[in-house]
Amino acid sequence: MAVYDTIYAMSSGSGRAGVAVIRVSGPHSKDLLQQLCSGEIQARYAHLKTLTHPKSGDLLDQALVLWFPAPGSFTGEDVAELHIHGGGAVIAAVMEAVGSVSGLRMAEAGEFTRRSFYNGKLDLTGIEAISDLVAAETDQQRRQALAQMRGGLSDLLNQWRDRLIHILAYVEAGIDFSDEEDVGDDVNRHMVTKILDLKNQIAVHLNDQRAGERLRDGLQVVIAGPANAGKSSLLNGLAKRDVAIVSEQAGTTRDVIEVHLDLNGFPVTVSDTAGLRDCGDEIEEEGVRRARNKMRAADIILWTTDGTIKEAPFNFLIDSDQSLIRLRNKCDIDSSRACPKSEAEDCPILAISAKTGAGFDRLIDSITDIALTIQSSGENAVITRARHREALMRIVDILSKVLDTSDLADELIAENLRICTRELGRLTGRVDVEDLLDVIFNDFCVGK
Ligand SMILES: Nc1nc2c(ncn2[C@@H]2O[C@H](COP(=O)(O)OP(=O)(O)OP(=O)(O)O)[C@@H](O)[C@H]2O)c(=O)[nH]1
Ligand SMILES: [Mg+2]
Repeated sequence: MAVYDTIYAMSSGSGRAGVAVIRVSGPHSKDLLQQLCSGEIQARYAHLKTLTHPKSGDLLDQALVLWFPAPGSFTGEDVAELHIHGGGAVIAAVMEAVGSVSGLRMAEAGEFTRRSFYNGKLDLTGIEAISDLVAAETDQQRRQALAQMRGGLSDLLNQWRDRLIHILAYVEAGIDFSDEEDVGDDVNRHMVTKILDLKNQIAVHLNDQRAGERLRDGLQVVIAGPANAGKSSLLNGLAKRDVAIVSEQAGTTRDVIEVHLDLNGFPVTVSDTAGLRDCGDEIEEEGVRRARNKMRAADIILWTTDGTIKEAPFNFLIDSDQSLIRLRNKCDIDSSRACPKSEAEDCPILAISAKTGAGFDRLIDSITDIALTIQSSGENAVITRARHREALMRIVDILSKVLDTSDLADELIAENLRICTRELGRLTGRVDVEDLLDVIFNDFCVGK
């Protein structure tokens, strides 16, 4: 374990609260506790202590004090926690007192987590999971972040990396120890099967409809349709507040207006866009261009038309992983059109009224159903960031190239496998070569 200086910081949020937590990590942590309060402090016990200023002896606060000796702490170092009263003056006084002890300095952003990484407490996916857990706004995001924090992704990546290292060891053995009798003739066939299995398994995880990333970032729901159909009114209705300007004038909305919502536990970003029409107005045309871009990036398009005028056909191509919900708004006006028959079997039209809220429950259910389908299609989705996906796609490409090139020299196969191992190592933050040597020496009786 590397030894660093001792750092401290407020670990709880800012603002007045019942309790505030100051965390201290590093070799001087115990020293600090001894200077702040008297009496024995047992490891991992909560002690109620009176804190006094180490220099002036002034009374500071009554606090709960905890002590986690290395390596059994979040950072892997000696850690002290002070649970003090959460008022501004108390926090300022205790922070000043802690800072007055020699050898302590304020932590930089993310420094506790960085130390836990350097001390092998967390790998990179664990760090990402903690940041996702703290940022989680809905229940589903919380569950996903927790699964990742408990090793969902890193176990899989390490398993794949171990398999790659194993294959690489075989190939290396073929190169370096070709005279060894332990390395049989069928090494090549054996290796091809193993590479193919691994490639297929990674590909299965990549084919998860981007469920993990979508859940982490929130589903992109885009309200689009002809001008004046009531798109902005729909956004306001879903957000339950007056976000976008509504007017009877066609062409009111030009910019894309976004609202983040929690729909039955699923995070969604709902965007209101400019009405699609040819108008000759330069600014509105820019709005239409932005609307079309937004539709292309949507997970779900809410195609909204005005039920009181002639139906505007939906004539856009959508990707296989995009969903379309067709809405006929203003059903409060023309009740004969309030519950239209489905025009296209594959995509029924929902009658809604942005004015009265009629049909909103069904609309929210439809969005939740799609979110559930995406989630269950990636039931065990473990890829939660573009960083993971890009690296895994590169690995699948390289493995495919190795498999497709029949006359690739062993040296080149080994080099390609090494690149894949490095990519996987970079995902978790493990980039050592010692493991490779271990496998070679364990599996073969080289160097008799
Ligand atoms: N009766 C009724 N009127 C509605 C309903 N929804 C919207 N309106 C009215 O329709 C007009 C246009 O509403 P907006 O929400 O601004 O429509 P939009 O689609 O955003 O329009 P643009 O931004 O110009 O494309 C306004 O006068 C709204 O009050 C509805 O469900 N029922
Ligand atoms: Mg509008």
